[in-house]
Amino acid sequence: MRVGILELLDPKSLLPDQLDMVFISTYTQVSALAYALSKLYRREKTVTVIGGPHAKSFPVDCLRFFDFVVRDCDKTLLRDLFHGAFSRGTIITSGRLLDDLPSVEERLPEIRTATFTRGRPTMLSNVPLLSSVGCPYNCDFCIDWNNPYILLPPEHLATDLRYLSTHLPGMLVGFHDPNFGVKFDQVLEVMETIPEKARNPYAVSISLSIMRSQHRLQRLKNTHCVYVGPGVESWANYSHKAGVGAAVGRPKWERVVAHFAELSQYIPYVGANFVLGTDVDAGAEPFELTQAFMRRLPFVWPMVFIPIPYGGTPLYDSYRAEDRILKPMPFSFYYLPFSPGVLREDGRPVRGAHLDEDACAPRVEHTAVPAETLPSLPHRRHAHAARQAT
Ligand code: B12
Ligand code: SF4
Repeated sequence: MRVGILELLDPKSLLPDQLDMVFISTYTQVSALAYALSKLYRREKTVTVIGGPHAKSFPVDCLRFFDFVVRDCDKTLLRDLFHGAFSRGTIITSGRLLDDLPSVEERLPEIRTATFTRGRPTMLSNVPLLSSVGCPYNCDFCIDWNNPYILLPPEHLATDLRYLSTHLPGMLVGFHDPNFGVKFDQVLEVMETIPEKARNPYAVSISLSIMRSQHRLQRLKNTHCVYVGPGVESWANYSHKAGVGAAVGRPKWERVVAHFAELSQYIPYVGANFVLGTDVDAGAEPFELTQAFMRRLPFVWPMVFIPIPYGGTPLYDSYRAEDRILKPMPFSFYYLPFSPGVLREDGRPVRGAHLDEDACAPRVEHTAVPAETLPSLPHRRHAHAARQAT
C-alpha cells in the first residue's frame, strides 16, 4: 500500500497470523485505515479492540467496525478484557485517569522499533515521555478541556531521566504532556537532579503563561529544552493561556510577539500554534495579524490549524446543537485545508501565508456520526455544561 511518499508493506503483514485479539490505536484522521484493518481481522474471527484519540472522540462510530471500544484504559481493564468480562459490541472505560505508565527501560523494545533504524539510534530518534496529563485551561476545541492537570509521580520521571542520560545519552525526549510544566517548579526540580552535562535535550508543548519569567526561561534552557510549541490559537480569544489576560486583537499581538522574541533568546527552536476559523474570527484582522506575526518573527515556525470539532469537546457539542455538522462526510475529509507556514510569493520563498478570508465563514463541513455521551468521570470539570446545550 502507498501512504504519502512512502511505499509501505501491507499493514496486516506486520503482525503474525491467526491472532486471537488485535488492538488498534488511531487518531481520527486515519480512522478509515483502522476500520479497514478491523474488517479484515474480523473476517478471520480475530477479536478487534480500538483505543486512543479516535475511540475517545467517536466511540459509537467505532462500534460499527470493532468488537470493543476502549476509552480510559489501564492494566486492570485490559486484564478484565482478556478474561472475557465484557460483552462484544460495547464501549468500555476504566473510569480512572491514567496515573502510571511503564518506564522507558520497560518500553525500550517498542522505542527501538518505533524510532531506531536498523537497530541503531539516528539523529531523528526520540523517546516519548509523559510528566503529566490534563490541563487547567478549557479551550473549546481540545479533548483536554475538562481534564484536570495531574502530575504523574515525579520519582518515575526521575528514574526515566536517569535511565535516558546513561543508556540513551543525547537522544531527544519528546514530552507528550498536553501542557508541560503547569507545576513548573516540581517538574524542573526533577530535571535539575540530572547532572547538567548528562541532560537529554527535550521538546515540549507549553503555554506562554507558564513561560512567564526570564527565570523560568533560564531554567528551561539550563535543563536543555530545545523546542517549545506554545499555542497562540486565535487573536480574538484563548488569551489567558497566552499569558495576556483578557487582551485580544492588536494588543494581544503586541504582547505575544514580544514574548516570542524573548523565548527565542533562550530556546533554539520555537513553534507557534494557531487555530484559524473559529466563530470568534471575523473580517480581515485575524489574517493580517497572523501574517504580520510570521513576518515579524521569521525564526518562529508557524502552524495554522483549521478547527476540527472532535466528539467530546464543547466545539463539537455547540456545532452539533446548531446543526452545523454534516453527518455523511467521511472522517478523512475533516482535515483539509491544512495550511503550511511557508508559501511562495512572486517566485520567492517567504514566511507568511496568504490565507483566504472565506475560510473563516461560520460553516463547518466536517462529518460526524453522533458522539456517544457516556456519563463524565466525576472529577472532570465543567463536564456537563456543554453537553446540556445539545
Ligand atoms: C502528544 C500529542 C501529539 C504528539 C505525538 C503524537 C504521537 N504520534 O504520539 C504530536 C505533536 C506529534 C501530535 C501530532 C498530532 N496530533 Co496530537 N496529541 C498529543 C496529545 C497532547 C497527547 C497524546 C498522548 O500521548 N497521550 C498520552 C496517552 C497515554 O493518553 P491517551 O492517548 O489519552 O490514551 C488513553 C486512552 O485513550 C487509552 N488508549 C490509548 N491508546 C490506546 C490503544 C488501545 C488499543 C487501547 C485499548 C486503549 C488506548 O489509554 C490511555 C489511558 O487511559 C493529545 C491530547 C491528549 N491529551 O490526548 C493530542 C491529540 C491526540 N492529537 C490530536 C491530533 C489531531 C494530532 C494530529 C493529527 C494533528 C495534525 N493535524 O497534524 C497529529 C497526528 C500526528 C501523528 N502522526 O500521530 C488530537 C486527536 C483527536 C482525534 N480524535 O483524532 C488530540 C486528542 C488533541 C486534540 N485536538 O484534542 N500529537
Ligand atoms: S491549553 Fe492546550 S492542552 Fe490545555 S485545553 Fe487549551 S489546547 Fe488543550
